[in-house]
Amino acid sequence: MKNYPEILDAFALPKGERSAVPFGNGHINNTFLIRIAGTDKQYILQRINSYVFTHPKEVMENMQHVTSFLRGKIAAEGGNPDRETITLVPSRSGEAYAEDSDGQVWRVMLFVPDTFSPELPDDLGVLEECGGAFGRFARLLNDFPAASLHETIRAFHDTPARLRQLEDAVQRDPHGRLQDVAGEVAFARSRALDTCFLTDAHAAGELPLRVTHNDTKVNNVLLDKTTGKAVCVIDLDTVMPGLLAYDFGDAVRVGACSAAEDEQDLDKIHLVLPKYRAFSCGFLSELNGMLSREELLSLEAGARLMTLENGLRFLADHLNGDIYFKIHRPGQNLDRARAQFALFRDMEKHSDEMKSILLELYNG
Ligand code: ADP
Ligand code: GN1
Ligand code: MG
Repeated sequence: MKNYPEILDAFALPKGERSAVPFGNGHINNTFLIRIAGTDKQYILQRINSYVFTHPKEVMENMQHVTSFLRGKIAAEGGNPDRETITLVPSRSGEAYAEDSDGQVWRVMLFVPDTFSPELPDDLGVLEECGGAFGRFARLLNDFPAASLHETIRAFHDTPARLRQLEDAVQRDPHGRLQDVAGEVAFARSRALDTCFLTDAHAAGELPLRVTHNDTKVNNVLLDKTTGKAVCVIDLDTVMPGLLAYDFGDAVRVGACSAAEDEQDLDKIHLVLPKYRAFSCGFLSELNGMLSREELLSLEAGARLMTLENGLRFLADHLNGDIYFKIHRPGQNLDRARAQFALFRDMEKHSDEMKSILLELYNG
């Protein structure tokens, strides 16, 4: 019996016996590491989550467009495009993806060898490298034609809309879980005004729309196992027009937290300011001269809002029966929501310090 998904036959891969093992800790796609006997080549095979991405072919068009643009930029800076961005392996018919008999869309990428993706880094050097990787990503895409991108998930970082989605889940309460989360719902409602900060500032013309990654968990950066230097930004499904504050904020939410995203002991959860500083230092070092004072300071709001927003999303998914984020144990999305709200509360206390660090580190 074959030990790999049939779909691999659809891709232009070297001959040889194949093996596939589940890989990584992503919450969304199904990821496998592929080995081919007799070669040292390794690949990543992914099935795009069709519940989350309702137009997977548009996701692939974006990915093809963005990675070919990045390849040009990386080569122009003297880098190695096969290592510093995602390289798609085409299907036998020359497409960027292949479809299985159930209509599910799959893709194959070169595995970037000798790297690791950090989950909860303690090393400040790792945080600075992750900041540098996402800052560089924003800089390299500064002149990318944003209008050519599909919006792969509508209103992805529209935090007020995320609160409305939570309200919808509360109204429907399809699994009868509302009774256990009254405190969390009340907390979410108490921060309704905060959710509007970035959307209002953008509507008022204070913050430019850029091409952003929008899913900047630090495990979406690959670092070199030997040198510890950032190599590649991965997980490009949500690259779309957005605010820089989204990318900075979502990375800080995970990278500068004292505990895991689903930590159950809320006393263990706080913002680690040295981690925040290290990430900011790497991020801003790539963006010298590019940011207005408003955009620079919006990064602090991004950290708070992305944390709040993920709390709203996890709580809504808990109420909806865990249909969006993969869970590994019952109640995990509720734990994730509680942890995000605890981190958000701590960020509220440190808001002024977070802004001061940005002002101190930025070379305008
Ligand atoms: P998800 O959307 O589910 O988070 P990712 O694209 O982030 O999926 O992939 C999951 C994990 O697989 C990553 O965190 C990383 O560890 C690993 N990975 C993905 N692509 C590559 C690659 N090209 N080379 C090496 N590792 C990869
Ligand atoms: C998902 O794909 P992954 O695991 O990197 C999610 C992010 C959330 C994150 C929370 C497309 O990211 O938006 O912030 O989980 N991605 C999508 O851990 O919804
Ligand atoms: Mg990921």
